[in-house]
Amino acid sequence: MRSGTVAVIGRANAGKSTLINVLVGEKVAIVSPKPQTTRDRILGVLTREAYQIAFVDTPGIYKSRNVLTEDMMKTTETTSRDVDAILYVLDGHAGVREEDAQLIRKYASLGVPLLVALTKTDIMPAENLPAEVKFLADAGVEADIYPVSARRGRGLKKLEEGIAAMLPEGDKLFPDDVVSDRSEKFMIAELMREKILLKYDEEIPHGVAVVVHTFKRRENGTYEIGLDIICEKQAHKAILIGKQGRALKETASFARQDMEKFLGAKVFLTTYVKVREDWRDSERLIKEFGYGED
Ligand SMILES: Nc1nc2c(ncn2[C@@H]2O[C@H](COP(=O)(O)OP(=O)(O)O)[C@@H](O)[C@H]2O)c(=O)[nH]1
Ligand SMILES: [Mg+2]
Repeated sequence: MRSGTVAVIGRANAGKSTLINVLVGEKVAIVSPKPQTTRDRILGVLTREAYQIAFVDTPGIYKSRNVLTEDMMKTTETTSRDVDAILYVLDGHAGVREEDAQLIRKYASLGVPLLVALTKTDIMPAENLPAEVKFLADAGVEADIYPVSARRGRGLKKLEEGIAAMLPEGDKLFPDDVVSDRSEKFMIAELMREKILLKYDEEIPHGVAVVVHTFKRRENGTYEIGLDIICEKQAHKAILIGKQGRALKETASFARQDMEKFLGAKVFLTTYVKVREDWRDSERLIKEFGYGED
C-alpha cells in the first residue's frame, strides 16, 4: 500500500479546492470565483484499497498585502516543504504563463516529487492543450502534466493514480472513514463565508470572518447554530444586512440549506453582523477568529 500527504498549490482561483473536493468525493473546502476563498490549510483524505492520499489544500500564492494574506502565503510555503508530493494546479482556461513555469520550477527544486494538473479543460478549447504543454516543456518544466476537468470529472482517475505512484510505501495515515481534519463547526463557518463570497463584491468578503459561537445538537437530532459575521466597516455591515435585513436573511437561508445538507439534519440558524476594524492586521484577532497557523 502507498500513502502520504500531497500539498495542492497554485495561483488563486486555479481550481485547487474544487479538485480536492471531487477527488475526495465530499466537500471539504469551500469554493468561489473570488481569490482568497481558502484561508487555511485543510486536509482532504482519499482512501482506496491500494493507496491513501491526504491532500492538503492551501490558500494559494499571493502577493502579500496584510497580515492575513501574509499568513496565508506562509501556510502555502511551509506546507509545500512538509509533504510527500506536490500537486501544482494550473488553470487551463486562464492559460499558462511564464510566472507559472517559474513557480513550478521553484517548487520542483524543493526535493519533493511534483506533478502538474491542468484543470478546467471543460471550458478550454481542446486545440490549446498541446500548446500549453509545449510552453511548459520549453520553459524547463519536467513534471508530468495531467489535463483534468473537476467540473466534468474528466481525467481524474489517471491523475489519482499518477499521484499514488509518487507516494512512499507505507500504512494508512488516517482511518478509512476520515475525509477531513476539520471540525463540523469549522465547515459551518466556512459554508457561511462561501455564501458571502458568492453574494457580495470582493471587498466585503475579503474583510469578513465568520465565528460560530453556538453549535448544539438537540435531542431530536436538529441543530441550533449561532454565528457572528465580523466585518471591517459600518458601511459593510449595512450592505451585509441590507434593507430591512433582507440581504442577510437571504444569505443566511442559502447557507442554512447547505449546512442542512452537510449535517444531514434540520438547522436553526441565528446570525449577527459585528464590526471589528482592521482585524486582518491583528495577529491576535486572526487567531481568535480561527484562521492562520496553530
Ligand atoms: N469550468 C470549470 N470551473 C472550475 C473547475 N474547477 C474549478 N472551477 C471554478 O473556478 C473557481 C475557483 O475554484 P476554487 O476551487 O475555489 O479555486 P482555488 O482558489 O484554486 O481553490 C470557482 O468558481 C470554481 O467553480 C473546472 O474543472 N471547470
Ligand atoms: Mg481554494
